[in-house]
Amino acid sequence: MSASPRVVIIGAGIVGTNLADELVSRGWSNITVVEQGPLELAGGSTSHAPGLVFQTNPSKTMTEFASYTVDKLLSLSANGVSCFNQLGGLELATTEGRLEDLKRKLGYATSWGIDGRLIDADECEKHWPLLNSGAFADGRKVLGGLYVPSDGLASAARAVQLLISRTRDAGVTYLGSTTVTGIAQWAGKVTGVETSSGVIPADIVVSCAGFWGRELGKLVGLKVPLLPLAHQYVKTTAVPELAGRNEMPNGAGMPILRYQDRDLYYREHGDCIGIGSYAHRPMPVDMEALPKIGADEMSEHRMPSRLDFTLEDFAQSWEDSQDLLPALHRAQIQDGFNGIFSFTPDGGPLMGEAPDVAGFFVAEAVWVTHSAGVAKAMAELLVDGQPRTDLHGCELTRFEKVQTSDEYVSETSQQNFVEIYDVMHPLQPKESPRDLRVSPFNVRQKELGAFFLESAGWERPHWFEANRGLLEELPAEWQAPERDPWSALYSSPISAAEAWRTRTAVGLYDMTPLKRLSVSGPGAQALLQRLSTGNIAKKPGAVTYCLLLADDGGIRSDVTVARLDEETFQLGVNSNVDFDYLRVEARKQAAADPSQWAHVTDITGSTCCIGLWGPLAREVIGKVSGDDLSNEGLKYFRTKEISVGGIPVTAMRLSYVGELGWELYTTAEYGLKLWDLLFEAGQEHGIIAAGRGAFNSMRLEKGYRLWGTDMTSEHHPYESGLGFSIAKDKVGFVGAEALAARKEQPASRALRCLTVDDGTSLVLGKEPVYVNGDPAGYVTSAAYGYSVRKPIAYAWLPAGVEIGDSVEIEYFGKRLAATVTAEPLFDPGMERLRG
Ligand code: FAD
Ligand code: THG
Repeated sequence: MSASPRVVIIGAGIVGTNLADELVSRGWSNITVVEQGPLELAGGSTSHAPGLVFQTNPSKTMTEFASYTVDKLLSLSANGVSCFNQLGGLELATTEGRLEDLKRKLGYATSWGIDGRLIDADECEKHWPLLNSGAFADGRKVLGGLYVPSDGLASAARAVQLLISRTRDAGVTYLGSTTVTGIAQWAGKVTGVETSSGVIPADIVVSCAGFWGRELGKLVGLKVPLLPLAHQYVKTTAVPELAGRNEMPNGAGMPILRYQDRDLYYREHGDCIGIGSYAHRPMPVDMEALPKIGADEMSEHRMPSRLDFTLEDFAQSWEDSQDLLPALHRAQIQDGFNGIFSFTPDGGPLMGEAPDVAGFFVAEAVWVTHSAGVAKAMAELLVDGQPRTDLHGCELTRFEKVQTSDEYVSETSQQNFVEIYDVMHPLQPKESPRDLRVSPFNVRQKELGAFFLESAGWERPHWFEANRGLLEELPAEWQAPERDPWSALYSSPISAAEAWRTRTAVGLYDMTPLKRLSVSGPGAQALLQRLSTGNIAKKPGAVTYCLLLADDGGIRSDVTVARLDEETFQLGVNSNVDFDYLRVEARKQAAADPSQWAHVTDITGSTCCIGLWGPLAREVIGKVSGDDLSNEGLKYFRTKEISVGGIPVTAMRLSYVGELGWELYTTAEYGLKLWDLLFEAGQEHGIIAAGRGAFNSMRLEKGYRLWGTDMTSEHHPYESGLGFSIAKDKVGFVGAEALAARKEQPASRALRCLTVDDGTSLVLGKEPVYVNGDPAGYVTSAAYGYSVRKPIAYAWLPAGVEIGDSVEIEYFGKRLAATVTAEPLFDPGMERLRG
């Protein structure tokens, strides 16, 4: 038997115990779980979680984690009773806005394979006879609901006990009442775990410490961006109407219930009702002030994750609950507490390895709902080196450094608590902090009336009010159809004018937020050659579009690699995950062969970038640069150093919007001057500043994929339409073997370009696509194509669906006829780019 690595899991909550189980089921032994509390009831969030599992989520990954958790808990049983009570889930609407939101939510459910349906108020009442059938105090009433039969209640604490017992039988060691106090390391690698009762040697440590995660991270100098927040939960006294309905004291028969218009949720506990509230002020928890409760003093009512109830914070929720469930007028609050769990800056969990401490992994900020799914993905990561599920919204390293600061984590996580049940538009930006990261052009953009949205802390203009006047000149054929009210949010008709000007004259685009890395040193070429699908060992001046793959051939990222000189490359990447990946791989390479070192530096903030694009781009730059920027002087996908009005600029000839022109890079201090020079020079050619609205439309017309949205690590290059980015005859790069095998197999699905037949209806992304009347795929990106005069939607569809076939996209419960179309829709001959 080959020895599996020695694993120590910190925390015996629902995440830690599920992870032990997933590792055991993959054949690993040598696992120790260390828990500070008593194993029978450890005292973390799991010990008091009421266990509601609503699976549907805008994120495909989170929905899949939830449905895996449901299946697993259903199969986990003792004495004929499983750990999941599949009662169904009911989300209510008492406002028109919420009712519309439920339609979108049903769309997510369908896209991700969850069965659900919208029901009217009468049917809601059949499921929950206690619901107020009349009007509420303010005149609202139940308008309908989303019913998902496979949702229900997890018995989380019981599941933990069953998992402990079955993994113990399989050889896992559990150390209860044992606190982890330090992590032993040697040469940047974990070697063991220090505990209150000695050191446990380890090759791999996985912190599943829930809201203690930040404290555990500190032991290895890792910032774990989560915030412990208290959240109120109460149990009522017996409700007469429920008498005799449930045999068991914790039994339940009605679906789990959400009343999001008042930030509330409900379940039965026998003949009592449990009420959870997000309606109160955010209550960040000072970990220093947490009650220190000895393992022998702990009980169901006394544990570190349970703070005293603050009745005044619940007053409004109690009134709202009596309004919704009038029977509660005949009950009181029996027991309440402020329970602690974790929030993060974007609401996602934290999964993955610490970039600077090999072998230290984190699986935190995870709900009971997603616990088994998260554990499965973590086990895949540990055992196979690669999870099957796209983790880009879950990666520990997805945040920019500033986003892991205590201040940022505290502010954004509290905001997430407040917004948790709000109706959110997919483009809705953070309110605060804003103006955290601004490009050097920001003052000019503000003067031009930029409408900004936020991304990775950056302010990004979506359109410029200064261009509104162009709408008067906009030729009729460029005018876009009016949008429905939802898709009109965070969008402006001005984008049509900006696209028109870019395609017919020239536009300036702020590309500063695009993450840039410098990879330099004698080992730079070898590193990039090994990690990418492209042949980057070309002469200086070459730019290569290529992919970073995982071992299984899934797409980790798509990047541009510009060779500036023998030992210096500049990369355009997608997120901080890419930065940490390259940094870690460079370190490993240097450890194996010190002569092959390479430095990976994030140069995003110290530099800036303008995209100067459009048929007149050459005229504009010719006025301020003496360098040869003719086609011969700098060919498509080539780079060189030029001077623009005396400013040193790296020009790269490529364009995500598919027009002639360059990405122009300079260091931050020259940015404003560069913008002014180009803007001034462009006046006689009709130059405009243009925003993301136009940009996104043009990139879809051109068929350029957006990583994380159109394709992820779940997809392979060929089915994603990116086979061209694998260098011919190249071998030996990460993912090459898996790809070679892939190439032989026919793909079962493909990323397709759809156009909406009515020519006017827009969708936003993630909507289900029906083939022959059945759900068969989902939309990734969508936009109105101003130049092609059609709404465009990219979608994953079964491979059998062919160009010319008719499909339907469901939007707000309506089916829109769409046609699978050959791509790209715009300039397939590349005449604009190569001219
Ligand atoms: P925990 O259960 O907290 O486990 C972490 C463990 O690590 C703890 O047992 C702790 O003792 C141990 N530990 C920490 N530090 C150390 C150390 N230094 N040494 C040793 N051991 C250590 N989720 C849902 O999905 N549905 C719900 O309906 C729901 N309702 C909730 C209601 C309330 C009131 C609250 C507070 C949370 C609710 N949640 C719900 C969230 C859910 O409870 C948590 O997200 C989940 O239980 C977290 O599980 P975990 O295993 O990550 O953490
Ligand atoms: N600019 C730079 N780097 C980037 C992006 C960018 N890195 C991240 C992301 N965007 C990568 N995405 C793309 C997608 C398409 C192209 C460039 C970056 C592109 N594709 C050509 C095509 O498909 O026709 C490639 C042609 C070729 O390989 O020769 O231009 O926006 N710097």
